[in-house]
This record gives sequence, C-alpha cells and structure tokens, in this order.
Amino acid sequence: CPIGVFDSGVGGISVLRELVAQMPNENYIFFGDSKNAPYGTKTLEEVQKLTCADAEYLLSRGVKALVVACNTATSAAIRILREKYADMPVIGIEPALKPAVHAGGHPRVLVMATPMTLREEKFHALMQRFESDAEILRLPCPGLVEYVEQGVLEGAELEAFLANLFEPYQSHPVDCVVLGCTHYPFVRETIQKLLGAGVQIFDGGAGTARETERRLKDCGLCSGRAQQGTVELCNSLASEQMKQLEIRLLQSGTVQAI
Ligand code: DGN
Repeated sequence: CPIGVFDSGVGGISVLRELVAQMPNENYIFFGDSKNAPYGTKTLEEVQKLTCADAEYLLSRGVKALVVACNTATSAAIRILREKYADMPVIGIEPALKPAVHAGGHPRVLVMATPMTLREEKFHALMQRFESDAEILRLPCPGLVEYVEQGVLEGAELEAFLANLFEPYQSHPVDCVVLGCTHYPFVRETIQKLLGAGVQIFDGGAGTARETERRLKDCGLCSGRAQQGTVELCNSLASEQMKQLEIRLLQSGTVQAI
C-alpha cells in the first residue's frame, strides 16, 4: 500500500521530497488541494472541513498512512484526523523550532508561517516550550504561498515582496529563520539571499520524514520492496501546467512520477 501525503497545495512536495529521500522504496500518492489554496487565511472550520476531505480522498485510494504535509492543516485538524483514523499512522508537521533554538547562544529566531499556524493553540504551546532559550519572533506571510502556487520561486517581484516582510529586521537582524509552511522551502534561496549567508534556515520536512519512518516501523508497515518505489502526483486543479509545476518541484531524478 502507498503512503498518502497531502497539502493545501503544492508546498507539501517539499515534505514528499524528504520522504522519498528517507524511504525510497515506498510508493507515494501526493494530493495537493491547489483549487482551495491558500488554507492559511480561511476560517478554522473551513480548514478542518477541507483537511478531512483531503484525507478521505487518500483513504479512498487505499493508503496505509497519512502524512499531513501542511503546517496549517496540522494545527487546525490533526486531532480530528487522529480520532477519525485511529487505526492508522497520521503524521503531522510543525515549525522546526527545536533545532533552531538549539543552534545556541539565545538566538533571535524568526518563524515564517501562515497567519493561522501562528495564531493556533498548537503553535502557542510549542513557543512556550522554547521561549526561555530564544527570542522567538512571529512573521505571518500572507501572499507568499501564492507565489509558489504560481511557480514563482525567484525574481525581482518575489524579492521585493520578501524584502518588505523583512524590513523590520534590517536594523536588528535575526540569527535563524524557521520555515513554518511547507511551501516556503521552495523560496529558501531567495530568503537566504535577502537575509545573508550568516542566517541559518530550518524547516520541518526531514524531521517529518524521519518521524514517518519511525511510525511505520513501529506498526510493521514498512515496505519490504527492494526496488525504487513510485510517486503519483494528484491535484484538485488538474491541468497540464499544474502537473509540470509539481514535477519541477519534486525534482527527483530517481523517482518516477506517474
Ligand atoms: N503549505 C501550507 C502550510 O504548511 O501551512 C500552507 C499553505 C496555505 O494554505 N496557506
């Protein structure tokens, strides 16, 4: 059986890339709900409803585990999904505050995420755990997801948008950045360019992939296949242009997308 991975759009492919690197012999079905992206500026009830529909689609495709490759959907609905699908591993993602804070020296950490992720209870609880070891600054980035959904990963317009967001930190720079939305790793180079090479950038993709492998092992659900697995890319906006964008983002020379 395949592993089901979903996001409110194409951002979750940054997590899918890590999953494939971590467990190349598994089969994957990715579902991106680009038709309804972005989730991060919708109401909690809307996001919960859309997240459950995404999960149901993957369940109908016979997946053995669910990876919620979206910080917004995780913060809004992970509890609901775990209750609903109590007999299967349901893995979420959250902003990678821990490795950033452990970079040491009471760092100034900038957390970039959607307004909903930063507003929800789950993030407040996470922040409380690390508040004494770092100065944690929250930067909601409405509008950034849309650039990635349109395949704009670099260029003058994106740089101007980000420079405007980073303006308050010019006079007092940050030490680390946490990419708390799965779309943002695709614009990582542009963020690094604007903030400078000395700023460390973290995201939760690799941690989520390791956690998924642990959970599959615990449940005896790892694939015993010796050969490379497959990746199927699905999207609620089924167009040739979207397919090409998804393949470009997956950037995998070894895994064939079907
Ligand atoms: N990729 C989603 C996340 O990680 O929060 C956000 C996309 C959105 O819907 N705003």
